[in-house]
Amino acid sequence: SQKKPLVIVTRKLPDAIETRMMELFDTRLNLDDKPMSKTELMEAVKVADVLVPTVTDRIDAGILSQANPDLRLIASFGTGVDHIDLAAARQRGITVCNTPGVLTEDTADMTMALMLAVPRRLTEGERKLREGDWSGWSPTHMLGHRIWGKRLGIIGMGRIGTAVARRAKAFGLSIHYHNRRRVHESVEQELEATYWESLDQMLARMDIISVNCPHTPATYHLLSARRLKLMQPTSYIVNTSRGEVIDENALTRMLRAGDIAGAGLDVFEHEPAVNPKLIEMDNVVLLPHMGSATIEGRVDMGEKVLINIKTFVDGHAPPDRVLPDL
Ligand code: 8YV
Repeated sequence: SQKKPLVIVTRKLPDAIETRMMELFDTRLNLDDKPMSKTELMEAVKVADVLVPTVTDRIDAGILSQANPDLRLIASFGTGVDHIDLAAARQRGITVCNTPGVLTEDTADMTMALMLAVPRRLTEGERKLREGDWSGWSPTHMLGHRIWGKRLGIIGMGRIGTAVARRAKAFGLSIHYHNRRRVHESVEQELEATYWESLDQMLARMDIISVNCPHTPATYHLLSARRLKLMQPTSYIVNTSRGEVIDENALTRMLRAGDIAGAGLDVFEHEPAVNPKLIEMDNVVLLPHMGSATIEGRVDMGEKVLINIKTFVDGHAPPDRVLPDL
């Protein structure tokens, strides 16, 4: 029988996934779950036939230039592929896969959690209570803003954006969106969604903005200082996609100046570093990239990775192929 392909996994995955991976392939696991250093990554691509990286591994052109010719597949554990230099992978003819779909609902739930938490001052209130700073109910204590009846502008109406829209509609928000193209008429009708071709115009008219687009060269700092200034001072922003889509320094300055009312951020431009000025603020809710962090979701993601590798190794096009493009 053929030699089993060497699969190198960069981070600790759910036990059930690791067990199955070991059964199917010649697998090298990362048991201590520290992110691999650049040197370790280079050593990995020098010998691997298949690499299973995560968002914390920067697979840039430099790393890929060290890859052995047998590295044919990068089966990423996660949906976003911005940590992989796709142009360099394309040039080397490497197939790239991700794990879309299985983390859509969990990420949409976390987006709603932030959308509720910021205007209703949820974590701020909880912090006060824990600190003993609560002398009892009062009609004017801890007032936030209601979200029902408000306008939500979704940037990026893909799987996650649409799942956010469904939830938000049920919470009584009106749905607006900006996307490269309009979504299907039936989806617009179901959501009673308004399409904005101009992101600038949408930003100026929304009460809450939710960022749900991927980070690509085209969306880097999509929310630039100029665009953030278009937002109302009473408006909120939520980001569960990628920190790089927002100019974080500009956002921080605007939050401090009161030019934006608050922000719910699950992702940051220089993760895991977070601007210390954000940490001082009460009108922001900050989460450590937990959008898809459910036990069930991680197993689903792992199963997708297994299927992608198995299909590829058996000589077929894997289902969640990002490269080669169709
Ligand atoms: C994952 C994510 O946890 O899938 C993504 O794009 O950002 C996260 O939900 C991460 O990518 C795992 O690699």
